Amino acid sequence: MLKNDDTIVAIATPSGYGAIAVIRISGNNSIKIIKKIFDSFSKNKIEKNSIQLGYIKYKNQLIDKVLIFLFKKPKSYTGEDIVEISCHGSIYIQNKLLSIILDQGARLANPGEFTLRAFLNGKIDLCQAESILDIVNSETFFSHKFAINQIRGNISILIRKLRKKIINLLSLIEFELDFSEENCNFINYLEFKKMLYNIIKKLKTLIRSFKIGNALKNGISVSIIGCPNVGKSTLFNKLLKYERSIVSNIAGTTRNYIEDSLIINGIKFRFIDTAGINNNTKDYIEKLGIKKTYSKIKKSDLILYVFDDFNEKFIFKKVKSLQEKYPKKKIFIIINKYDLIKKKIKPINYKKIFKISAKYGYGVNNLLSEITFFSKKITSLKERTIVITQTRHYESFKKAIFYLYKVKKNLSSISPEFLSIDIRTALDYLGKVTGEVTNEDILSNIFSKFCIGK
Ligand SMILES: Nc1nc2c(ncn2[C@@H]2O[C@H](COP(=O)(O)OP(=O)(O)OP(=O)(O)O)[C@@H](O)[C@H]2O)c(=O)[nH]1
Ligand SMILES: [Mg+2]
Repeated sequence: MLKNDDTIVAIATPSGYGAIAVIRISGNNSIKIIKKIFDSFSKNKIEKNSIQLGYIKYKNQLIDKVLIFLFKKPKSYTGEDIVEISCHGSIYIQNKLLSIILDQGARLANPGEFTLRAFLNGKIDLCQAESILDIVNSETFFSHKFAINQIRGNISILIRKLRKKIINLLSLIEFELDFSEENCNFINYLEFKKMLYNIIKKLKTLIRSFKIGNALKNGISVSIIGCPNVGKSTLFNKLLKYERSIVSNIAGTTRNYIEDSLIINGIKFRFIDTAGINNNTKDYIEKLGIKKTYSKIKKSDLILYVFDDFNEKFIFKKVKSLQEKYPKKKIFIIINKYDLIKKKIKPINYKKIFKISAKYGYGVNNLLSEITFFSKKITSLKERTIVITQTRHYESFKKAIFYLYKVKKNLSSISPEFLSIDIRTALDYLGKVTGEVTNEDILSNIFSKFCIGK
């Protein structure tokens, strides 16, 4: 069982030296343990919520002068008695304190166990627990913004509202089921379908927001592709402003894709330098690299298709065939080595062309602003839009929609008994998002992604 009533301990701050470190204890014995090892300067008893300064002493050894924060249950992060020791950030002190507390009968916490306990004790729902991980990992303005909204419970509130509406529909169906032998209809099918449709519409909006949420959380992926030697790695380095990829005049220098990120105006971009596409190669390794290039193209939000000469027919053919393969992909055509090209460059088939010299930097800033502009289109949001960022939520919403559509389709043709099963399944999928419906596998999967001490 996941629910434990033993006392857990962990170092909550990153490993290594720092000005201070925090050691966290949660569970029934937290206060008993701290009383044995802490000598408070204050006259207040170590009983109620307080912050106290004092010494940690153990077996006649003075360990450190520390601050302790006492949070009595249920008004604590986990809903249990918590003691946080704020000690000096020496690795020796941190490890010593940890081993002393373990000696007193506490157990080392598993990853995410403090937050798991908060969830099991009803302090937060599952959505909020996941957002805590997101907020710890947030690197940009937007990833932070979505995580903080989720912590406030915006998604949970919406899901609870939708579940309430679905439960209303379910009660209508069950009412009809109870009186099925009397052959009378209680459901106004038209009205029922309308209500179902409104719920589906709301869920679909959430599903659509995932693309934005995912792009902003994990970064907008921009793949740099093209034939060998056109200057992809040179451009990659220029965009990142450091020599990340090896550049050489030998075709086939980049064998495997290389990825690095850059944050521009609060948005994270993941630039991917790829192996040059050479369809005639017999080299086994090069072929593997090219295969990976295609897999990256598939997952990218934007493709920078680089050429090193202005051959209108060739470029048109190449871009057309890529666009046919991936009709929804946005492709920017880049003519690199502009410093060497003497020809006049004009738009091809109304497609804008970027003239750059990656080596000397010409046109790269303009390209970067167009990339930023493109990202704004896919990330533009109304201020209060709820955005989902978790694949788990996305999958659950998709499943819920599937069952609600099934109900809508079969409303007047199948027995209310079956409709009721489908509505319940949809409800379960929504309940899984907030944790109203859950199981050990889901919880283990979520909390194993946390760090120890959170
Ligand atoms: N004159 C000029 N040379 C460039 C420019 N960009 C890249 N080069 C040169 O072109 C050669 C190939 O550059 P890379 O960046 O390694 O090309 P690549 O497309 O990554 O090549 P592969 O990894 O082999 O596919 C190097 O000698 C670069 O210095 C440019 O804008 N102008
Ligand atoms: Mg390269």
